[in-house]
Amino acid sequence: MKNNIKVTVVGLGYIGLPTAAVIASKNIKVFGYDINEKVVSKVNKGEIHIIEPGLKSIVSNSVKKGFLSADIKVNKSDVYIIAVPTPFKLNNKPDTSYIENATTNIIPVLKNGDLFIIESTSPIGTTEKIMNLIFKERPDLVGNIFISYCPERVLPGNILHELVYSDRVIGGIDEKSTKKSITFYRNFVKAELHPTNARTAEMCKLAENSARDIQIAFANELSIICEEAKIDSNELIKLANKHPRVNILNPGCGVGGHCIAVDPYFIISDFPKNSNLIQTARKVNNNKSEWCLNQIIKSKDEFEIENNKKPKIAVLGLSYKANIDDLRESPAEYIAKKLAKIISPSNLFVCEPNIERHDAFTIKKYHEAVKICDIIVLLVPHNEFINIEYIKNKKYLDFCGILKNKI
Ligand code: SAJ
Repeated sequence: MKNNIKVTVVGLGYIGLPTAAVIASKNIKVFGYDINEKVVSKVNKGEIHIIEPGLKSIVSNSVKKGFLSADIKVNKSDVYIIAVPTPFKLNNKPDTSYIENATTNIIPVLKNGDLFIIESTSPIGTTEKIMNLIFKERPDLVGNIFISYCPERVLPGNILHELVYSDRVIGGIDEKSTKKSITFYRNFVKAELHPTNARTAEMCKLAENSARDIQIAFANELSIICEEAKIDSNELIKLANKHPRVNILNPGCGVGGHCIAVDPYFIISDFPKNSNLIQTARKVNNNKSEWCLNQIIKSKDEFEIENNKKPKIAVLGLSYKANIDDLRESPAEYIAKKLAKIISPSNLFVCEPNIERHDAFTIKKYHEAVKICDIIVLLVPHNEFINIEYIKNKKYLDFCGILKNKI
């Protein structure tokens, strides 16, 4: 496909904005389309509203060179990429209304030969549903446009690299849609593009993240058993992973983020009878956060009995994983908020090196907190915490394995 194509990316969030910027950096005209006027005006000034290494420069360069612009309405294009959220409703059913609304806004400007791609994580069958929505409104397009599901698999914190160098699954509603999509992605993806059908591509995204959730659940369950068995779980996992075909992941304080903690529910809500392992893994990972909280409270009570005074507690880490500032579905934030309900503010020191402010806590400096506090709780393995000073008479609760071999 020649580079004089025009691309519209719908949804300028964690996935949409980096995707729009990377495509625009290939000197392809990209229209960002978002319902949030603040986001649109920020992007048009070459600024960004999300933290992602390298994103600011690639956005401002593309805007400056005129290849990237944003709008609150749809611009006629040749390729449309849907990268909007698919949140969960209270009834625990995935909400695809953002995808449907975006599609409805695009239908009037669709023309023969256009390529329509859904990237948003979706329940199985969403692409077919959207295809029917398009063809119901525009029967003239039947057989004349290309529709695919092409999930992203970028790791927040490394998005710009993985967008280009991670293999992608390309799932067309028919073979020509798959082929057309592969040709398009070849404009900026240097890794392998794997052809399949839309349903398989939808399930592939959910399976990848559900598999990871199950692997993490095993590590979390093992860490709780090790606590009872008085075995260092980090040492155990390190040794078990010496086996050539064993790869046990790292225990944490629970599973957060907008993907691993959420995507399994897409499968569970559609296949409740046959997803016992996936459901159990979700329960184990959610329970790990409660278990960590109970361990902290137990240490607090023991300190009070032994010292006849309330301990000062340092909580290190609020983000959902190491070295980012994203608090979405963060188990660490969940634990800190629960602690704040039972510990007076003067005795709770919440430290998160990647954010300045928080609406529920005064963010404290971790190197001061570890000196002042009696109990040091490590929830997120940020690089800043790797070399914190280990002081003998303090109680360390390391839920993320960062003090390996130090205690
Ligand atoms: N976690 C552990 N132990 C581990 C690994 C992770 O407790 O050994 C926790 C993290 O602390 C975090 C959560 O799990 O709370 C998720 O972490 P993650 O490393 O899986 O990162 P995400 O959710 O940002 O990215 C995942 C990735 N999916 C897979 O690795 C299969 C990424 O490739 C996906 O693109 C992304 O979800 C997504 O957007 O779907």
